[in-house]
Amino acid sequence: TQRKYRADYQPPAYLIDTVDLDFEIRSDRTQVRATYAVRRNPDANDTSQWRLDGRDMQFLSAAIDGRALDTHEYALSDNALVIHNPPEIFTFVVENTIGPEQNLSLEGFYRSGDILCSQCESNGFSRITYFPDRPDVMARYTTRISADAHKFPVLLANGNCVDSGTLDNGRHYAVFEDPFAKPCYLFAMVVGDLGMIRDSYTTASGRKVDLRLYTEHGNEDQCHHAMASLKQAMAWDEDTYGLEYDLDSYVTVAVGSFNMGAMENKGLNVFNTACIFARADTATDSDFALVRDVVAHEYFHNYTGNRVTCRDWFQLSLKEGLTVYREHQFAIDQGSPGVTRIRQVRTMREIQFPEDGGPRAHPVRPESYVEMNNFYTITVYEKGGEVIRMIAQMAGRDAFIIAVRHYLDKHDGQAVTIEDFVVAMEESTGLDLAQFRHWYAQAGTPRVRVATDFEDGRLQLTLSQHTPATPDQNDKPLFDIPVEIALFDAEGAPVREAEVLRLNSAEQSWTFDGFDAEPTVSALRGFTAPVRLEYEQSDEALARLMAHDSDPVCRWDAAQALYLKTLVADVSARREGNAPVAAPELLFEAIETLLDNPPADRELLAEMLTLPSEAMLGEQFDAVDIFAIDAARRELKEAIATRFAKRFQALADTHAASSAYIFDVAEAGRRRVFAVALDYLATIEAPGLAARAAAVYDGADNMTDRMAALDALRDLNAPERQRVLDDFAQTWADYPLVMDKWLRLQATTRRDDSVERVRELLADARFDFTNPNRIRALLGGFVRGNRVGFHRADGAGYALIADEILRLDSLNPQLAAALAGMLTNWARHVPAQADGMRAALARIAEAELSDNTREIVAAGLEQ
Ligand code: B3K
Ligand code: ZN
Repeated sequence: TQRKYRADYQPPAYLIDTVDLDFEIRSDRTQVRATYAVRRNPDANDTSQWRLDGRDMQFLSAAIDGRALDTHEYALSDNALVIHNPPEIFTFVVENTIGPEQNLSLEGFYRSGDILCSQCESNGFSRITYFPDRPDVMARYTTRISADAHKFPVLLANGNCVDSGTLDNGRHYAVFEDPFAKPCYLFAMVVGDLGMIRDSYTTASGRKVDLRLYTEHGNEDQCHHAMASLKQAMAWDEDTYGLEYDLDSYVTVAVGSFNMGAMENKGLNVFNTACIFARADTATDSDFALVRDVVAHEYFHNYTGNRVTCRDWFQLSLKEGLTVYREHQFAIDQGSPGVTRIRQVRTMREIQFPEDGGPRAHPVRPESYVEMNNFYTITVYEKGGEVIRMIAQMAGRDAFIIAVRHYLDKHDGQAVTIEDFVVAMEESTGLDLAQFRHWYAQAGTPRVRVATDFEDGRLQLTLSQHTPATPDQNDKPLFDIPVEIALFDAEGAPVREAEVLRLNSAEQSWTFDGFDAEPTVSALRGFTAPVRLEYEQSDEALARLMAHDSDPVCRWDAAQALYLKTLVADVSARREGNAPVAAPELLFEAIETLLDNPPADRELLAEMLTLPSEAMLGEQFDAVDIFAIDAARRELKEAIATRFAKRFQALADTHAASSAYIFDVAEAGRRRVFAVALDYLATIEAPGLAARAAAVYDGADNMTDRMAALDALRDLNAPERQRVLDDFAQTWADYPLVMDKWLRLQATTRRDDSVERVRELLADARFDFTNPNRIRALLGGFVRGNRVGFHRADGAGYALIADEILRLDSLNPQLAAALAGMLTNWARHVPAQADGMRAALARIAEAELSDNTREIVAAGLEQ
């Protein structure tokens, strides 16, 4: 397939006002008859041809105004139906068949277990029928579905059900009308034998909305948290943005085979069960939070994405960045604000920064792509969300909300661009965002250097910026960067209110006056910009911030910086063949201070006691050596565990479960601290630890504590380990999502035989190669969560992943491409690891590949 460029955008030649779809679902094929009211687009440049996309389907016939077209009036190819010289206004009817039962790509209309469901974003609709598969063609849809009433008792499509009834031969039908014009990527239909839970929500203006959540029978009791989350999200969007739901029903269907988390189809969301199911005994606190946030995210799309959508896919962040930001704010309002933000920051640093510094770096608004599905990236989503956050911060929260309302009113029912959004922001807030626009156009993580000079009671603070080159973008312009700072004295008392400095030239200085002694600078508070901060602060200053900073993000960050300093020195020493570097006494003192005066927020305590991840540590080096990093991190962990063994025992005792499970900030914090304490104790195999963990496993009433016990046992040789793993597999054999935890645990063990164990599990009946959740747990878990195994010196880890990518590619190209992406950062590793990763990529490149995987592999090899 050809590369598409943002600059090549052309308006559609023809517009479609209404779409009438008729699906006759039969056991062999599904018959599709589509009727469109079409008219020439006055803004089009060339209307001599009308292109309808269509792939993997059987064309039957096409007619204009009731007259069947002759073969010379159209051209049919593998991926399109082109009509020559259409009239100005006409009714178009096209008939085709599709085979959902055989469709394993999880795109278009496909089968998940016994359910048939659709996934159209970004270009799945053209696997359902012939249609201009682009988001700027918006129409009102009517959908009629008929199917076997016994096999598929539930029939669903977007909008209101306006007719239904029985037919001959045990069949039945239903007709749905969606009153809102929408792009085809938001079309959805689902048929199946489904269980359901039901609730209702009355909007502020009194509309009673029927809420239904469908899933396979027997899983209904795992859906209540999702339903409660939906209601929370509906109320939040009313309270915060004044946005009310606009239809009489909101339907969600959870299916087991889904390529991503969920899909915001108008009025009919389709979800991965992993983002719906949550019951105390089957889901952890992080699962509960994930479900809450994804349910909210999809709901928020109803305005930011559905009512106002994207003109073309280069604008994806228009809806995703804004919706991620809204989701983040929602999450902050529900949970611990500090720790919720800390997790957002960690995602940026550990996943987005590496993407932005690697061969696949691209701007939040990409310039070109081969396969759009490869661009649902952490950059478009999370960095896009951070860009919105900066605008909100500059405008002030209230002004920002007013500006979003202005944008939604101005463009309601339209397909627009990121530029339209930025203009709306400027119009409403009065901000000048000219320079700020670089955030959308330029890839790469800016580095912001902080330098200070203290003299005669005056602090001079100098900020400078520099952004390294990224593929195809060598000379970086200067960014407009908000940097929040605050100043503290030696006792940790604030001596200057927090304030936002705006760095918009290469270097700028600010002076602060009237201090007796040099104040300590707390910089980039709350992570006000997605930049890498380069600031060499003394251990003492960091320890002070770690103990006193009023911003939880900076407090945590100071702890991370202290750990990182120690770890980086140690890794470097090991790399140079020198003796390991021990942690400075000051680090232990800082931890002791933390343990003596823990923050009230237990989750914050847990985060502050957690060492920077291997990914974070890798980010500190030009050439990553997995083994040196692993050794340094493990030894620091052992040193801390040894020094504070008694304290961790005590923490585990005081934070053990004492009441029935409830998902709230206090209890989740309690469980986090318990897990961290157990983990430290496991690191040194503290006496009695294995027995204690096994007892927790046996006695817990919830999955969070049970997983804490399993994690603690994961790498041990104790007999308890196998006993609980076997028990787990037996207890949860009928819960595939829970079994994913079992798969992931074994994939992430640092025991020597993890590669062999993963190969065994690939062949295990409890594993299913056609299900993305299983693959993400076992293979994703292995690559991301088991760096030592993946990078094993004999190359067995790379070989394993290359084999599986090749096997998966013809089945599920989207997922295969995502896995291949994990090999592309090879150039950041030391030669031994880089060569192995590159060789694995090269081997994949020799095969015949999908466009998806080809695009990723090519980028990986080109650097
Ligand atoms: N919009 C969907 C993602 C679609 C991915 C297509 N490959 C979910 C979301 O972002 O809310
Ligand atoms: Zn989204």
